[in-house]
Amino acid sequence: MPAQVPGGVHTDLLALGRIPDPFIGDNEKRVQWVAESDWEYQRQFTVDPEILEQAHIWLVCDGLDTLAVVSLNGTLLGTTQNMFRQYRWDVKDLLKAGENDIHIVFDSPVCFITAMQNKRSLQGVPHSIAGGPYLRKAPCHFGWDWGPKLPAIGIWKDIRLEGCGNARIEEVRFTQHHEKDGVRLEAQTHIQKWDDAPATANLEILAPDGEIFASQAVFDEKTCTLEIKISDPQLWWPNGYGAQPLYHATISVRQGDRVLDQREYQLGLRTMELCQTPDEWGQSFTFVVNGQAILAKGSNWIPSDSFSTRTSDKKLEQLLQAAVDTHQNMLRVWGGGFYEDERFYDLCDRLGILVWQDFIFACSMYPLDDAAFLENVHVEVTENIRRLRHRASLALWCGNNEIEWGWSEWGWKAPEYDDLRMAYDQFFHHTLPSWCETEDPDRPYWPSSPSSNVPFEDPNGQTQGDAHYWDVWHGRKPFTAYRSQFPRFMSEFGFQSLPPLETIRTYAEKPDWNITSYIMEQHQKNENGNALIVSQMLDSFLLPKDFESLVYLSLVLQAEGIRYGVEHWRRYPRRVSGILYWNLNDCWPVASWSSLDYYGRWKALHYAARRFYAPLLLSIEDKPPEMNVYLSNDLPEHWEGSLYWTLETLTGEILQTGEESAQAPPSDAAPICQLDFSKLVTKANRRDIVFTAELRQSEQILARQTAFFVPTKHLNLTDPELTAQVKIDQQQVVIRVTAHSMARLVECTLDGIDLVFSDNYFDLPAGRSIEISAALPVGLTEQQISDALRFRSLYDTYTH
Ligand code: BMA
Repeated sequence: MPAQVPGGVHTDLLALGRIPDPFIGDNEKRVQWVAESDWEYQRQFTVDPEILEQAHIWLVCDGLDTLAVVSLNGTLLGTTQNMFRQYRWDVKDLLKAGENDIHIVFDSPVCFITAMQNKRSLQGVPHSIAGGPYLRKAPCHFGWDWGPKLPAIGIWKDIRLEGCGNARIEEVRFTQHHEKDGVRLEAQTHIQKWDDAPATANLEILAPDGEIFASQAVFDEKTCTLEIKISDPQLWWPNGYGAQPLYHATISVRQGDRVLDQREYQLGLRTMELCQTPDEWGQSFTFVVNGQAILAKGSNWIPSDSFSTRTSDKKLEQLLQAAVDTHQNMLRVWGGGFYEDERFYDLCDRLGILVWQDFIFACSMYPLDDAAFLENVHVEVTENIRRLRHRASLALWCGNNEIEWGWSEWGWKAPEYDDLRMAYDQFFHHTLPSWCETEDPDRPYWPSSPSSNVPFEDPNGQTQGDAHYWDVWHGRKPFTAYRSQFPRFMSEFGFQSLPPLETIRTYAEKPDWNITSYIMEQHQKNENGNALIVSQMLDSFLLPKDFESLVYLSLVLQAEGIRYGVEHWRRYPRRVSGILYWNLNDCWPVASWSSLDYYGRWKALHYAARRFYAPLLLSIEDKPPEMNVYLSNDLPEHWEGSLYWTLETLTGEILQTGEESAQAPPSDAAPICQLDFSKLVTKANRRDIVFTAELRQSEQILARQTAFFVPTKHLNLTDPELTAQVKIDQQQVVIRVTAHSMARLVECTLDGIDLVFSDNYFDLPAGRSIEISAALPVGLTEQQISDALRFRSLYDTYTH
């Protein structure tokens, strides 16, 4: 059968019609045999004579997933056990002119881990095929509480023949010295060299403004250090703090005029530190870039597809751009996936997204007491650090996801696990940090997420280190519980929703449109997840009248919950220096915690993120009958404007209004006013009242917030009679929406057309209008848009 390379067996079989699409219905179950089988790739090829003449030739595999036996012309080159490593074999003596033959046999990863797990059982993730930690393969390939059990198999990265003459660049390490009169850039270059003739290294830097800097040095044996002084450096900043100028570096090794090897790098000039300074709450956990403390705002990143080789450049860019469009400046590449490829970090550099990079270990015990396993990991870690350490975006190396928490609090206490616990301690608190120190001394290392940085001591504590807060989702606490939390850096918390209806359509037929149907439960991997959605939903909303309403309610519920948490933490930016919600994206169409679904559709949460991560955030701490209004200011300068507030009925009758000056210091938050409505809001009228707050500057409304005195389900909402005016203005669809009475969580969609609006799922009090816009889809007229326009608000979810 023809196979795509790079690619994978599942996607090949799918293209050939040999398996049903595992993302549809319950087909996942029907394709389990694929990863339970062995597969063989083979190909005949001829070699370019120019390569054959080279003194050295390697077969280079950038990524084999995972258990491969590789042979060339009948000779075994080697076996592989790590999808995160590059493998390189000398094939000079094996290649011939004319036909050559390559065979790569992949053993079933499932059979392997099952056999290993049977020998010694490791505690791990209940939603996964057991034994995954025995294999250096993306943990989530074996299933997760959002991911299907579809372990990919195949040549997942580039495979090629690489020839060279007498020298080859092995490694380059850049160091930036930010000095008074500019940035001194150092490039330590290591080569492999096979002759005695002297070689030089050349470094050329192309600055963003076109200026070229160059330097040259002679190799002292196999190493040399190149230096360039950039006198007028343009600094790289995270999104929201400045621009992302990139310098292009070329390093070449030459003998005379002959270029023997060459490498290219994209660099951003900045300093980066993780400051952990004692303070009144314990110890800070603040990323500081170019001397400026950054409030990390972002989310957690998981693989963008169960079959990652089919993620297009366009899709990847759309996902990361969507993060930037919602003011995110940090993504955590979560340890249950894989080290991402160059495209990912290229984009992060370009877009100003800081990367918190986990090493790939998650939620399980690992056989870290096995010397061969450790050696395999050592190569993986060294290679990936060397591959990524020059990245402007790379902020932190983190040992693993939640394993320290597991050892401390998940009941992994049996004496039979003592050795593994000791091995864990040794590895994440000694071995791995020393490898990081050797390879990337300028980058902070963090042992685990979450961690207090004191082994096994209160990994989820609030005084130091980062925290994951799951009591609201897994623990079924109300959203208000977020307000009890003051972590120094919130690296995970989340709440699920169903995916948008358009996405549900791709896997469930209409008869299955019921949240507890067999098919809908196939696309919910967190046991009890759908029940958690519904039960939390009924705390806030009335029982929905139909499935479409339920889908919508699940989306706005998720947005409301996460908003509640983020607004709270943003009121304390000096105490809570980072907020990363779980999570940004999906790897297949599923009910999950993501804000963007598998197809990149914006869930209500993603729109909410655009509001709650805005540099200026107006928020209401609702403590009915009290309403406290805050302003959070991420800007490096003092901000001043005004707050205009009303207390009014849902139908627009004004009970009281007020205006206050609103100001906040740079990178800080401030209370604007505390209002006590106990006189005006009574038991008799509280179901009819809304408090609205607007942030204004020179008559312009920058933000609007609403808060209520009873749970939303008890509000006496009436039909908001939403009306809309549509116009097309410079390739933009502009829609002006007006509410007759209070409209809660207004959703605007165009039937059959996917659009990202400037805003969506917003509250619109009586008599107010809002203008939202989107890029005009090619060829659509004003009339067609008006015809396709649909609104939904809370009121529609229970009235017929
Ligand atoms: C966190 C993550 C993932 C998981 C998520 C939702 O613990 O690290 O392991 O998918 O919770 O349960």
